[in-house]
Amino acid sequence: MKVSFRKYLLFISIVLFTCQAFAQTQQDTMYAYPAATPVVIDGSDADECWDDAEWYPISVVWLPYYNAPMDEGDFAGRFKLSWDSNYLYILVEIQDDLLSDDHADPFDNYWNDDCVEIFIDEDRSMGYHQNNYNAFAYHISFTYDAIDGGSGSTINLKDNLSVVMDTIGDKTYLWEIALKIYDETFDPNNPEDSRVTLSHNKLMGFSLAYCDNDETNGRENFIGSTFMPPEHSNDNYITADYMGTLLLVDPEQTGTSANTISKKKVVQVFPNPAGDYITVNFQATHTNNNYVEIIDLNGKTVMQANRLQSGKEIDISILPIGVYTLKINSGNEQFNYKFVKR
Ligand SMILES: [Ca+2]
Ligand SMILES: [Ca+2]
Ligand SMILES: [Ca+2]
Ligand SMILES: [Ca+2]
Repeated sequence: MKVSFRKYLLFISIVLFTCQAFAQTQQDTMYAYPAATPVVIDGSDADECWDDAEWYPISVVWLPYYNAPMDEGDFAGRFKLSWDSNYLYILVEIQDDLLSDDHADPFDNYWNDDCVEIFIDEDRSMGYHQNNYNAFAYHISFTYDAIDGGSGSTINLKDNLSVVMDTIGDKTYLWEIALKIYDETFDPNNPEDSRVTLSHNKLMGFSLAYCDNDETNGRENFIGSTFMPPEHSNDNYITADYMGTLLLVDPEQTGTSANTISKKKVVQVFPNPAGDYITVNFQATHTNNNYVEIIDLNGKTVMQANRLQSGKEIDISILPIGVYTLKINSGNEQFNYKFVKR
């Protein structure tokens, strides 16, 4: 009896530790910068805001199984972000060998037709959202429907966004989206009451993915923008716990900290996924006084270094295959970057 109670306690501690540790790995942040002029939603990147915005990759295969290989030419994708007080703007570039929309009814197997899926948790509360509005999982088809699990039943939320998809090259498509942001009190019959005005320093849960069907009546691949725990790789439509983080930044309002936030990603690790070596790039201003850690999914520091130079190669051959967070502590700031060792 005593032994099994101890085992129970041990189990509970492991569960608690794992949850806490995982929360620590969800810190790598995407940044969106303001659009000075309203973005024209026309499937063209001619708007000024897209000139400077950086591309974020859609490169992590979530299904059919985590990190599953894809066929050559099957899919490639990336996206940019911008915002003003009324909308989050998203520009998505997709290369897909076959565009498929096999189900005429937008509610029928909506996850099995080609679609851009946007996951957004307005207050980054995390938690369950499949049948409530704590967070949204918009399945945006190229017929411009936007299906999500609503309160009790599936709902078409196409009025929550504007979208235009245009063909810009051989099997290459540009989706331009203006997304209205709502809090968890969203009511589809009275949406404006829960509409959120966007502003500097707004932090949201955010991931983006593509459901790729190539005329086989099903989804061959589901490719996302963020690393996931492999056992939860298809859970973003149920819970906001594993979404990435999006920070809205207005450089004109950052005041004294303007120099600390760059329009470029502060830390980059490549290649990613990595083999035996990674190269870490970061701003030179962080070189003199940094403390760098590599942390595994259990929150354990597995490697560390002081005064790492940007551009220097790190030998990670001793690390087991897995997902890691590289964390740079510089003065009062911390930067995190998630990478995969394989
Ligand atoms: Ca445009
Ligand atoms: Ca494809
Ligand atoms: Ca929420
Ligand atoms: Ca396809």
